[in-house]
Formats: sequence, structure tokens, C-alpha cells
Amino acid sequence: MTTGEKRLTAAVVIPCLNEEESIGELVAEIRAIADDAENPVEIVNILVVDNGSSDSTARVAAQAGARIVTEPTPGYGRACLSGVLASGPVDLIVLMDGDRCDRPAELPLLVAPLLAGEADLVVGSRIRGSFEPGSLMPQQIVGNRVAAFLVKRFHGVSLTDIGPFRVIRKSDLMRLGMREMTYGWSIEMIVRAARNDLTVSEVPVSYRKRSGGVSKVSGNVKASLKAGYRIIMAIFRARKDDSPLPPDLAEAIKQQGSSER
Ligand SMILES: Nc1nc2c(ncn2[C@@H]2O[C@H](COP(=O)(O)OP(=O)(O)O)[C@@H](O)[C@H]2O)c(=O)[nH]1
Ligand SMILES: [Mg+2]
Repeated sequence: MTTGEKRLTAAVVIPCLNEEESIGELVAEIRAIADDAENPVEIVNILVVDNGSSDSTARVAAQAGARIVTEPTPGYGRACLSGVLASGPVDLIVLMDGDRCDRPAELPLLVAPLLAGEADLVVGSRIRGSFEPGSLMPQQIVGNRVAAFLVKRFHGVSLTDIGPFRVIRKSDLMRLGMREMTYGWSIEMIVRAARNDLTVSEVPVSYRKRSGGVSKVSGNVKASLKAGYRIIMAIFRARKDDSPLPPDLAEAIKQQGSSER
């Protein structure tokens, strides 16, 4: 990056449920790239969204320098949306999980297609990149392939993975009308982006084993089946706009509209 050039600002949103063993180090890794003047975007906010952790996730994350968003309603999607709504006036939203599987140091790779004007939503693909043995369960790989197949079939978007590490302009994300409150959130974003004529692309990323703690989804067969069902149903739901928007999102969109007029 050349000196004097204005960088886009970004907020990193991390949904977290009982991640006290990994969240401190993850926030430290993000702060390390945030302090790097060579980083192509300026990270102005690190938001850890906790809804119902029974461990010290919130305390550890706050001590590491994150802002804590406390969301009373449970759910992965609900947590992501609350983080986005609390992120303030930033250009970009970066999403990643709190188990330290995604690598913050790869953020420059993720944002490159967006900054080059080649993509509007960039998703990190662990399949095109790499993953440590045991970090992705077979059912996760297959489930994501099935979801990717349906997205290709319905919307012509070619992806190899539906990963959590991604970047999108906040203004674009706000107008997508995200409605999924649980694990359908990630696929919903892709389907709604495609329906809104945004360019969705993927870049290879590498994926680590979680640093500690317990998987809420892929490590458990029953939870995986349930999440898989929700993800597939979310693809079909995201093809329509017939369900009401979450009230806080509807209000934020209304306010954004009135301030733009
Ligand atoms: N706030 C919040 N975070 C969640 C919830 N469920 C999962 N997470 C977080 O979402 C991320 C993905 O969950 P994880 O258990 O790693 O699922 P896996 O990657 O499929 O094994 C982790 O950072 C979790 O802590 C939830 O209900 N609320
Ligand atoms: Mg995980």
C-alpha cells in the first residue's frame, strides 16, 4: 500500500459460545494485523458476540481488547447480525469464528478481490486452500459440497466450500435482508448476495484445528444433521422474501434510508 492512500475501515465480527480457551489468542492475532500499517484495510473494531456463554469468554475477550456485544437471544445467525448492527460506521464487515480455526493473518488474501473491484462478497475456501487433519469433519465437507451444488444450480455461483471467514461491504450486507437466526446465516448471505447481483467469489484459506473448547456443530453427529437440515432449508428460504425481517435490522435499514435522503 502506498503512503497517504486512504484504507477502507473494517469491523471484525466474531460469534462466540464458550470459547474461553481460544478467543484471547484469536483477538491478539487480529490486533497484531490491525497494528500492521501494511495491512490493506484498517481494522477499527473487533466485536465478540456472546449469547449465553457459561464460561469466561466475555471476560477473556474483553481483556484481550475486543468489544463485547451481549445478545440475549441465542443462535449463531442472531449473534452475527447483532455484531454487524453494533459495528458502527465501517466500510467492511469481516466475519470469522471464535475457535481460532480461521487465520486472521490471511485477511489480506480475503480482501484482495474486493479491493480490486472483482468481488463484493469473498468467502475463504478451506477446500481450495488447506485444512489441518481433524479440523473439518467429513460430514462438514460433504454438507458444504451439497450446499454449494444447490447454490450453483439455482444461482450460478461456483464455490467449493461455505466457510465462516468472509468479507463484504457493510452497506451491501445491510440491504440483503438477512433473516436466518441460526446456522443458516452463512449460506443465506451467499444466496441473498447472488440474488442481489453481487459478485460472490472465494479465495483459498488455511484452516486450523480449534485451539480448545468443544464444537457445537461438526463434532457432534446429531448437531451436524440438524445444522445440515437448517442450512439446506435456508437456501430455499433465502430465495424468497416472504418472512418478516428481524425488527432491529428493519429499523436500522429504515434509519440508513432516512439519513441517505
Ligand atoms: N454467539 C454465539 N456463537 C455461537 C453459537 N453457536 C456457535 N457459535 C460460535 O460459532 C462458531 C462456530 O461454531 P463451532 O462450534 O466452532 O462449529 P463448527 O466449526 O461447525 O464445529 C464458534 O466461534 C462458536 O463459538 C451461538 O449460538 N451463539
Ligand atoms: Mg468451528
